[in-house]
Amino acid sequence: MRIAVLGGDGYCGWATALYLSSKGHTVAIVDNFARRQWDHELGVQTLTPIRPLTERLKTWYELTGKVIELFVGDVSEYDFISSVMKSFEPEAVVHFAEQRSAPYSMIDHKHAVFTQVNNVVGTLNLLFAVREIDPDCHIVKLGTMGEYGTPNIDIEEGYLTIEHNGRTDTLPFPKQPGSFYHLSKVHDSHNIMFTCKVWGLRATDLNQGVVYGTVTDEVLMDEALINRFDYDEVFGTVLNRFCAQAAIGSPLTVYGKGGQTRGFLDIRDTVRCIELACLNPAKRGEFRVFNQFTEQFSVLELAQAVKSVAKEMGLRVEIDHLPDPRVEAESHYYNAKHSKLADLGLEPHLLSNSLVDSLINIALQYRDRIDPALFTPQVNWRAARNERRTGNV
Ligand code: NAD
Ligand code: USQ
Repeated sequence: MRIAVLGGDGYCGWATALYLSSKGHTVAIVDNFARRQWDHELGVQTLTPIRPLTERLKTWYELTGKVIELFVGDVSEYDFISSVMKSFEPEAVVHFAEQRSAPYSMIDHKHAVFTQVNNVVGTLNLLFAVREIDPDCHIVKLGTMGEYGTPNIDIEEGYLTIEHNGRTDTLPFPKQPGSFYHLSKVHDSHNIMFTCKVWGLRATDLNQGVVYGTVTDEVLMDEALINRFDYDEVFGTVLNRFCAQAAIGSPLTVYGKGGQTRGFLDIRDTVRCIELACLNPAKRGEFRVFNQFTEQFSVLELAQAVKSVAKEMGLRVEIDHLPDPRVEAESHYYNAKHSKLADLGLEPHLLSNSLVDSLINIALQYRDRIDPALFTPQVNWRAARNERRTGNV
């Protein structure tokens, strides 16, 4: 297939672009390097020394003979994304190109507005470009499990059948997102659903859980292909952060009681889910929703797992309970369905001690690049002022 990967220089996008290319698909990456800029703005860097995208692509070509085309530009500029659609003529567009950090979106007014404009306008542009240039093209959109929040009932895959006053209907599952970032994904979902209905577009919204890991078969082929491993308080996701903390003997930063339960998946499953969605497109007019995660854990369970693996490795690690900087339930019911990708053939890589061990080992390998100051949360959901507020976007 011809597949455009928007956000292909990022964490999920880079692994996905290489995986799809290795599987024989014709791949193009679209990115404006915004994420590298946000790292500069915040004074953070990935634990792993990622190379410039042109060097990554050159190395991929030298190793495999496969060309990944590159379009550098901003998806929130309509002329750019419509020219990409015209020139590359994708059969599927995988859309990762958004500002994806909840803390970043909660820094202040400027960062909240930027997040929502970047994400919502980018997705709207894609919808209009697909409608204008090739309405048959399948949109594979990265959403988030965080769109649903943590309701006190089972979470379904996108839709809920409700009986109300004697009548029954199947409606979008209620959304209770927990940050301006997560809200941007809800707004995207509504816009995509609407355009599937009125223009007959085809789309799959992948409500992905929290991703962990950094290694896929393809990035292992050469150091120049190495993927991101974010551990800072703004972009680092929880398990990756805990492994970096364990590597340097820093206490694991559990927010509050650590009863926050989320869906998780290995980045090796992210890339497979994307290919499965592309190979099995939604029908014209269909807005399909898959919950893309493989297991659920509480934050405290993850901290205990990391602590115990670290102990076997001879590392002494403590668990700290910090005041939760976010507004979220610290203990709650959580049972989210996730069978649709398995029905399409996903065989998950479940979290194992050996995976945690390998992540801690990667962190040990690059331990000199770890700045422990970046473990401390600085963005507080409740406070009008915070340490990050001086940054400019
Ligand atoms: P990332 O920040 O590593 O990558 C995003 C990429 O998109 C970056 O390379 C960035 O430069 C690019 N980008 C952003 N805005 C752009 C724009 N306007 N034009 C062009 N390029 C733009 O993020 P990630 O972790 O790879 O996440 C990718 C997607 O998956 C996001 O949409 C995110 O919401 C979703 N997701 C991620 C996770 C996770 O745990 N990482 C979990 C669930 C969902
Ligand atoms: N947490 C800690 N300690 C930490 C970091 C996080 O206790 O050091 C807690 C948070 O309070 C939260 C949970 O761990 O309850 C997950 O936080 P996270 O930062 O790992 O993930 P989150 O902010 O939810 O966002 C990430 C991605 C985002 C994606 C989302 C999927 O950055 O792009 O949408 O995971 S989901 O959580 O399903 O919404």
